[in-house]
Amino acid sequence: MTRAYLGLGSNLGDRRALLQQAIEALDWGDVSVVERSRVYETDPVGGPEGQPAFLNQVIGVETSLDAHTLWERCSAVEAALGRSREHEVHWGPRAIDIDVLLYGEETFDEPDLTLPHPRMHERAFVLVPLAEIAPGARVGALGTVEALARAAGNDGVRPAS
Ligand code: GSY
Repeated sequence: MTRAYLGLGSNLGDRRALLQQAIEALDWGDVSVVERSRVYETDPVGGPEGQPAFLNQVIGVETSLDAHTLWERCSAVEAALGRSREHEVHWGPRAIDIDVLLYGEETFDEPDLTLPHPRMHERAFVLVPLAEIAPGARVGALGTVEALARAAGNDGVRPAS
């Protein structure tokens, strides 16, 4: 079994319900959701000017799936919850986004999947919730989640009411 961490984000529709539905849809068979951070409301990073704020949350899962199969499971849940990659603006609004952030301590760089997630170390909307549940996890050679979260700060990231 491997402990993996997944980042969830939504800035379209009923954002909180979409996060909850994503967690429920991920939690079966070879994937067990064992940890979840609080939900944060976060200012959008990148994408078109004026897009709505995101809700972000990070979950920890225990899984016997390999990293690629876990990523495919995440993509299938995104599609089931109405995300259409073909019709969305690059870095624009989306009903649900599910990223594989960490898969144990695996590191690799392949066309469809890079681990650790290549931008997570600079994203407070990932690091702040991840630090709540996995402060000691290592992000490749970049250091611990806790140290990276401290460096990123928490501007634009606040607990959702
Ligand atoms: O990478 C996930 C999608 N995304 C987000 C997000 O989840 N939260 C915030 N705050 N900004 C984002 N920009 C993108 S793209």
